[in-house]
Amino acid sequence: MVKPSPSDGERVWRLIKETGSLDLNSVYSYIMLCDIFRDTCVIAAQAGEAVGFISAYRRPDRPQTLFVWQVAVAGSMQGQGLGKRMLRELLARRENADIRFVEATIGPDNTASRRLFLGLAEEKGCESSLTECYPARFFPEASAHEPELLLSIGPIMNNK
Ligand code: 9YT
Repeated sequence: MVKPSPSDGERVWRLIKETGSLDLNSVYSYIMLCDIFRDTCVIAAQAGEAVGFISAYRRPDRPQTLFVWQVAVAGSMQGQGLGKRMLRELLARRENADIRFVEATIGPDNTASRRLFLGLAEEKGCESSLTECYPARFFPEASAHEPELLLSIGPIMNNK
């Protein structure tokens, strides 16, 4: 489990495509995440393939808030706590020690992600909230996109 490099962008894109449940962005966007945002992203690889990836960035308007964009775990690795381990790894980095809040948007039926973030809140002994964020009408009708709910946890006080 390491910080990604720009050359990981393509394998990350393949992982996201295979999960089938996440919004697939351009390869270019994953290359940039793996480059410019590498301090707040993490990749888990096996036999040269990405089996886990978290993309995240500090919110420009609130730099102590880590906005987690996508959590991806390969089918073969599901149910083994990889998502939680990747989140812990991000927060444990020295350069991320000042992060106090973690946010993510999730679909209403994404129980795995919900469990992941609520588990983290419990582990850190902090509050969590779930509020409406991006309604389905924000997305093109043809994409039949679910609404995105904002899950927020914090303040995290023991992030050392
Ligand atoms: C936490 C997470 O994976 N959220 C997904 C947001 C959105 N639906 C996407 O980028 O896939």
